[in-house]
Amino acid sequence: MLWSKYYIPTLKEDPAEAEIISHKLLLRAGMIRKLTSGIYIYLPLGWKALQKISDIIRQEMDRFGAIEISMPAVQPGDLWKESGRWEVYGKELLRFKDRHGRDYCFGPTHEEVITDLVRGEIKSYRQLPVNLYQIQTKFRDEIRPRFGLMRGREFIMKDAYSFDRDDQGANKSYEDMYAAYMSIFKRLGLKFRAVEADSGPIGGSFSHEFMVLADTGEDTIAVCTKCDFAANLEKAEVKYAEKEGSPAECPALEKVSTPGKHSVEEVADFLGVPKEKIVKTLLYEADGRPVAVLVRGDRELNEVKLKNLLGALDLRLASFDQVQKWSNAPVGFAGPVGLNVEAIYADQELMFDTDYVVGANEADAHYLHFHLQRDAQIEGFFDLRQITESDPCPRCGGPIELTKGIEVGHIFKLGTKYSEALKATFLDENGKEKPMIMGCYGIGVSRVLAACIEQNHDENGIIFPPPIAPYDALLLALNPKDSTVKEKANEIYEALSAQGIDCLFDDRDERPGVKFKDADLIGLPLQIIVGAKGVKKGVVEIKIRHSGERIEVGLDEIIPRFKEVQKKVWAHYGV
Ligand code: 9G3
Repeated sequence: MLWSKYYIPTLKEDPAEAEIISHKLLLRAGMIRKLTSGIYIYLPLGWKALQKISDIIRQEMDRFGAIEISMPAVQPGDLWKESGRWEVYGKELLRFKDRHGRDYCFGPTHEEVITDLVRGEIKSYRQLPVNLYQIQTKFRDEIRPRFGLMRGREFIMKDAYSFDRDDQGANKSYEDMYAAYMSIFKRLGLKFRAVEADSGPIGGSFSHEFMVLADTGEDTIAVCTKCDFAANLEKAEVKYAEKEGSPAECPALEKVSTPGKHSVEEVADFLGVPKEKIVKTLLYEADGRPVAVLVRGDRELNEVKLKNLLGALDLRLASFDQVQKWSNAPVGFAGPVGLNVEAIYADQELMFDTDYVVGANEADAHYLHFHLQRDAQIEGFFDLRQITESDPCPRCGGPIELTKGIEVGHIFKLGTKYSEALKATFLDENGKEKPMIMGCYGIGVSRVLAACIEQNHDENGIIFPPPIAPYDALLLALNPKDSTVKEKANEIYEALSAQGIDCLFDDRDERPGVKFKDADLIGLPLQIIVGAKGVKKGVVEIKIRHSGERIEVGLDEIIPRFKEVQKKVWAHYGV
């Protein structure tokens, strides 16, 4: 492709509205342009990269027996009313009416649509299992879309849905998709981890997320350095070696004055006790019910674990007024003794000790010598806190590391949540009607492009892993006015193209400096630089973008040397 005949509107400066590097570089490399908040146009280079990502996804999904279809983006509201989700989702679900006044939504996902299709087509166990997928535009009306393709309102998703006759079959489908995803992200040349994840309101019992590792990732994952355990922090379980016996006795509760000491640090300081001898009493409203959670002073509550324990759809921290009402004290003095909430839950770690400091449910006062089993009525001990790097791996006891990731895939065991709601049933061998067992599997295709750049860039621009790069190589003719350079560069372009190498040819009448900057900015894995001096010496230069390494090759050996260097670069990405 000739740059002079193409459309790559590169920018010299970071656009003001871009906050993260992938957003800055996608705009500057002329790969996307914003139409409106959270909605982007994919320009030629961006679109080509998305096609490369999609092609690899298709190949692996097909290899694992999934079948590609395409479903409408516009969905009838009636299906969402039937599944019960029309009321569940708020403003994030873009709703509208047609000319007849009927309700529709712009599809944020397609469980209802695919289940409606299958319930009309599949009646017998002989037709199962089936796995259907699409690569398609979704819309989720995020309240504050930011970060370019990382969190757009309109985005491209590959979403697949499997239907099985029983749990065994559903597990097989899930394992196949897990394997397909491992292969997809490996083939994309990305550093990633599959992590155990929380299933959230989608329901279903089990899920894994696929995380591209990047310091700017929003998700924190716990990774074992010894075994293959990895979990989203939201899900990562904390495990204790069984400790014998019940905690020692301790003196009776004793109220002490702690004027204006609200935080754990202030109380620990004032009373001269370590933070782990303080118990925090956190107040929440769970689906409207007042509840309290006790965690050790030096720990963080994991709200997702609490939400799942309570089965709450809506969980929010109590407001100042609620704290005052439920504890008769301002924030910072709430405690488990004489607290008027519906239930108190304790993190399991508190089981192993006693003689804690807790709020006295009175302004400027705390209790010493709190003995959990003696002085409070709790619902029980549960795994409710965030895992930390000093906790052992819950699988093998090895050391845990916390690292950042960008979620680019999520696979779920759905069970019969949708097949029961929409009566998608089949007849088994004995003519018995049963609901199909479902799974669903998503990849954020446009988000993969952003995550790839978050993981692969430097101060000069993007560094594309070859499988995602819009082109295999960039050919630069430094002074196209020089007829020998122009002639030589054209010859090389023809020779590379004849070898099936997808090459972008920068034939613009621009100064070399502009070409070098644009070359590093758009980040194709290899550059072939043709300059007057080199041609006179009978050489051109091959530059490897990820390492910056430059290799001088004779004009008569360009193709074999290029292929050799290209192989080295692919090997660097393990593809
Ligand atoms: C909605 C809106 C936003 C949503 C959903 C529904 C997320 C919703 C979860 C999923 C689960 C899987 C199939 C592919 C993989 C992910 N955000 N989810 O269901 F109405 Cl507004 O989409 N779906």
